[in-house]
Amino acid sequence: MFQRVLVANRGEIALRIIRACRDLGVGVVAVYSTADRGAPWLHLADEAVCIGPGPAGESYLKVSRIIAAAEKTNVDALHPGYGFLSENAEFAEMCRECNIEFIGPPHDAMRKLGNKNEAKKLARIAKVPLVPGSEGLIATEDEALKIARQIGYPVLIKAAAGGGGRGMRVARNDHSLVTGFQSARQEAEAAFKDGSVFLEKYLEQPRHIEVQLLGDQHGNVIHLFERDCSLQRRHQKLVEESPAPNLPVKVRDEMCKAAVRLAKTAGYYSAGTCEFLVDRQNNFYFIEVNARVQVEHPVTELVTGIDIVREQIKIAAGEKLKIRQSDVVQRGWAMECRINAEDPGNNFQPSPGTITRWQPPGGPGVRLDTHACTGYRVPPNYDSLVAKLLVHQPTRPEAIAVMKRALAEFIVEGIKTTVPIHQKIFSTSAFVEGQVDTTFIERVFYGQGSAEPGK
Ligand code: MV4
Repeated sequence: MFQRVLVANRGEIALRIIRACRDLGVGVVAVYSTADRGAPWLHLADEAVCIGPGPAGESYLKVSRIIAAAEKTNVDALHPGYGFLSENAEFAEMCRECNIEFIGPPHDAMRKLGNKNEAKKLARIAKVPLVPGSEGLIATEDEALKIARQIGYPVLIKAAAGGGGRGMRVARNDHSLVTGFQSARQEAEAAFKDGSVFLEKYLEQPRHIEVQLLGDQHGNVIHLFERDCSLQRRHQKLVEESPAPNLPVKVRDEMCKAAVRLAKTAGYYSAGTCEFLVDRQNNFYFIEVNARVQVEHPVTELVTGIDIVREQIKIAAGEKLKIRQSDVVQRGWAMECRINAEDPGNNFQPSPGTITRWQPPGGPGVRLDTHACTGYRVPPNYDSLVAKLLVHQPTRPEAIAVMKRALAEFIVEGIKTTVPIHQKIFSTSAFVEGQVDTTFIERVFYGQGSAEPGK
């Protein structure tokens, strides 16, 4: 096992990783930007190193600063968390070249899976179902038109290097295909320095279901079942749950097996997620891989009883997975609400500032992953997540009841939070019945408007 791990992240996930290191008896070094100086989680590390000013580009995203901090503190591994440098294959490779084990997947698998077109090629080899679409990249308008007519409208133009919904356009006819093709390419070129795009049949109102994977460096890969992450607004997830409601067991099992096949084909290890879209007939289609630990990983921890971050660290240290697939069972129901420092009454504008009162919920069945407390100042520089409120109960109706109790207990003053929108969601009959899809929030709460990519 490692002697010391550097946590190359901030906020709740830095705290989550620090705790996993403690549980393993591993020393831990935190890094921080000046915007996070004195932040509460830093006191729980053995050491904390300043890596630069507030803007992420000059600190949490600055490879040279992070490697320097790792060398100076003589760590033998680094955990990137999520966001920031977590899916940067060059960074992962550089860490390993510097003799710092990157707690994540092998960099060649990261590089391949980070490109959606390459990921789909691997999925094709692994016989994982794909959304009908182009065989590969589309080079010209004429090719786009030909393939769109073959697939049949509506189609979705997707950037191979895309993420967070950027570089995506829906086309419902030849005209919007031609304009969408050009604008998607330009947007992707500007955002990712890679304008390559491909086409897929556009699925209307799909569910977003992902499969949690764990693989070791000895070729063992297991799945930890699925999470439904359909409830999102503008590509920001609001609620996640496991199991996925109203998903036939046979479909779930096929999806989980497909995810394992893909990970094995890619030579993947560490924690990772295989994302699928599921249509109204419960057909599932692979769309992309997340080669990192995700925000919503605790949902799966609650249902399976497996500590995903601890397993990640053990895997990076070269240990064999001791958990067999047959040991993994879904016990009960877990749900997570992402509590952001945002104003739902003002278009979800960020609401940074000092928390003057913080009274967190607790009691049976409640887990709160947070770095916040009374007096904590939410800096304006970063993602606005302040807490992940999770519940675990034997059944979904009980989970909903406990979540409503926990939301009602939660008092936050000084900043605006997304607690009210969660209270609305948990009181909406379609949600209570498990009738969820990726357009739910926009359809039910905000009118049709922005539910469609490229609008
Ligand atoms: C799609 C789709 C419909 N049809 N692909 C959005 C981001 C990226 N992860 C994939 N996305 C989508 N791909 C086809 N062929 C609809 C979405 C989509 C979506 C997917 C998952 C979660 C939320 C979403 C919100 C809007 C659109």
